[in-house]
Amino acid sequence: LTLESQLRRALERQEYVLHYQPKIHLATGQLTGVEALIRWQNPRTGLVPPGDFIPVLEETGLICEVGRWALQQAIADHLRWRTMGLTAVRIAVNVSALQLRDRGFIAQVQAAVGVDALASSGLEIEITESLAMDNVAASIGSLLALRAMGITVAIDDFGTGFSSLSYLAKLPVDTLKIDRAFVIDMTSGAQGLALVSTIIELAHSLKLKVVAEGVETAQQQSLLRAMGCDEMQGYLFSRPVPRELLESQFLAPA
Ligand code: G
Ligand code: G
Ligand code: MN
Ligand code: NA
Repeated sequence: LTLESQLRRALERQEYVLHYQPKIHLATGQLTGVEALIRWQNPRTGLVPPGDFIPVLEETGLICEVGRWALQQAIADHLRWRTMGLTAVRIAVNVSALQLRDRGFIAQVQAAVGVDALASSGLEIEITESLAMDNVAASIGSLLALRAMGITVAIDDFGTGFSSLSYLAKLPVDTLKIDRAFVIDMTSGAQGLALVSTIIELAHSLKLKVVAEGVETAQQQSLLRAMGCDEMQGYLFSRPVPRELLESQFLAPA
């Protein structure tokens, strides 16, 4: 069986799962949201990390169907948390270039959030910087449609895509996520620190929230806090965890 047909069958057999990684408000330490990250629970070999199959989903176009599943699952989990009276958090879902360009995408999102206004106001879509800049005119239409539904938009892996600043200012987005490569370099010299500081100032001057990815050390955390970064995400606080663990460890009854 080819990997492609295994991945197709995995969707039918409901073998994909979402893990969730907390996002923390740096000033208060409070949990503000979670990022949904897909995994494949292969019944023969165990949990498959996304690096081993997301590229194949992308190449084959299967990412559109699997991505739709991820969006629906994340919204269902969000509703579950609200129904259970758990801590209110935002939920972020990654959307790939193929999905965003898919003509049915906005209708899919509309159908997934349904008439549940709280679902859309609790939802963030993460798109990679290269995707957003790739075809700015085409992205703007989709991003505006998402925001009209009350959904916020984050630019993921920011700093790796050489964005033109004039495009960035025009994009209807709410959040910049600093790529973890910059967080790593932050402690390896003055230049690395200056870069992160500059990204934070840029984000704030554009009235965007800024989130640091891949925070692994207390030193990185305190530097980011001192520089006014809004939120962080990374192994220092938590790895991505299964839903049950997120609920028991991080989402206390409100
Ligand atoms: O934990 P991590 O190894 O989860 O994720 C690896 C990569 O897979 C990340 O770049 C992430 O953006 C991507 N990814 C994880 N879940 C999804 C998803 O639901 N959709 C898309 N398009 N990409 C995802
Ligand atoms: O969507 P995105 O490309 O940002 O996906 C986030 C990726 O980063 C996932 O693969 C996730 O597991 C990974 N990740 C999250 N926090 C950390 C961290 O602190 N260190 C490292 N090395 N990877 C992280
Ligand atoms: Mn992401
Ligand atoms: Na990222």
